[in-house]
Amino acid sequence: MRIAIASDFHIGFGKGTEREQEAFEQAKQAFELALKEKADLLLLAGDLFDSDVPSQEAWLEMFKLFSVLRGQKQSEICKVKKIKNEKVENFLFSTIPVIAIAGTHEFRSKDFKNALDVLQEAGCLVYLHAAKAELELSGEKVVVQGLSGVPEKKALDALKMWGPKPVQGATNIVLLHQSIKEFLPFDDEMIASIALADLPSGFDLIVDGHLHWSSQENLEKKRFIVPGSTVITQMKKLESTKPKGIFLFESKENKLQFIPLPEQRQFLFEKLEFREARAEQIREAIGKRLSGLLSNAKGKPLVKLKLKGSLAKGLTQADLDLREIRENFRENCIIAIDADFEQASFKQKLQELREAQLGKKSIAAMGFDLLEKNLQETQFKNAFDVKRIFDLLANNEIDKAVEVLSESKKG
Ligand SMILES: [Mn+2]
Repeated sequence: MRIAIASDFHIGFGKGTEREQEAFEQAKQAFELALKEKADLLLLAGDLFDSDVPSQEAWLEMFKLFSVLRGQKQSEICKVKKIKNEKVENFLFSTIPVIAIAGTHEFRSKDFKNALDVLQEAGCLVYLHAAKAELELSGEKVVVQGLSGVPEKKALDALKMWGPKPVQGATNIVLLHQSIKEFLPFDDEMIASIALADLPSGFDLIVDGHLHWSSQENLEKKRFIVPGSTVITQMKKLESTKPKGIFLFESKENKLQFIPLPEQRQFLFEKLEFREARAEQIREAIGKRLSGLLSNAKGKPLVKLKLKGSLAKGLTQADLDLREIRENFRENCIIAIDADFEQASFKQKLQELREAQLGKKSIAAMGFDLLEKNLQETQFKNAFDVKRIFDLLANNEIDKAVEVLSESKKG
């Protein structure tokens, strides 16, 4: 059997932005690829929608997506048997059968119906949550067991409690939608309770949605794949190094391949490091780097810039005005800037004060030092006699100080 596997379409993502067509367009390519590859079965590993209660517009896109599959009628009606808690339901497909789990984005508490309940009722797919689906095509039996996305903290317990077992004489596949400990970078705040070693054994393939970058692990007796999302939503660094696409699993040959989407928005990720940088230096560096990146870019790429390091004294992240940069590059890329500068800590400031005290400076002298330091970082520079102004201010001669300042400004 030829089994196409995709995940995380996030239909409805980017509504109201220039990227609002992207989730749909790229998911459509995933469906078209499944048809082109003559897949007998399509598996979806969650987050079909971006929101737990999708808008009418998102629903319309979802149904348009499923209508792509109607372009290829199957030679025989395919029956999928769903088994949950010993309850059996039969679903008939005249198109490629689709079996799916819900993701974290569709998660709703048990008092509510989720989007996949609706899609199942509409005849689009068979929805699994701690359930299994069986189908037979040309004498080959496939059993898909799925656990929809659950809150990460409960995931390991849920997986153990569910405890799927492979069925003899069939191709056995598990669908999950969770974080996996080994796949999280150390700086990710997402928690994960499941490690690769916790995954059930004896399956031909374990498919996990949720993680948005595609990957493939061949563990002993466990073949684990992450299809990744078909659209970039999180702009993680790993997503810039791997294309979006679908997996095709040929069960008889036990052959697995990743097929990239033919058209996808390019994503560039860059990190810029600064040391006590002034605002102009930062703006100049960003401008230069963007020009370089965009000289080889195709179409209108997505660019994420991560700014790290430290700012010049007196400059805070909030003062860093990047509007002009954004404006200048608006036509050529979709830019996201993530500034993450070390802030001079309270402790460090306290240390500076303590040092000043040790030097037995008077409060006035310390004040003067501070003023002079801060002025060096402004455009005032040597525009006026700092000592004179300081003394005037220290003696409450504010009017006089203003007068001197406006005179020096004229000069
Ligand atoms: Mn997702």
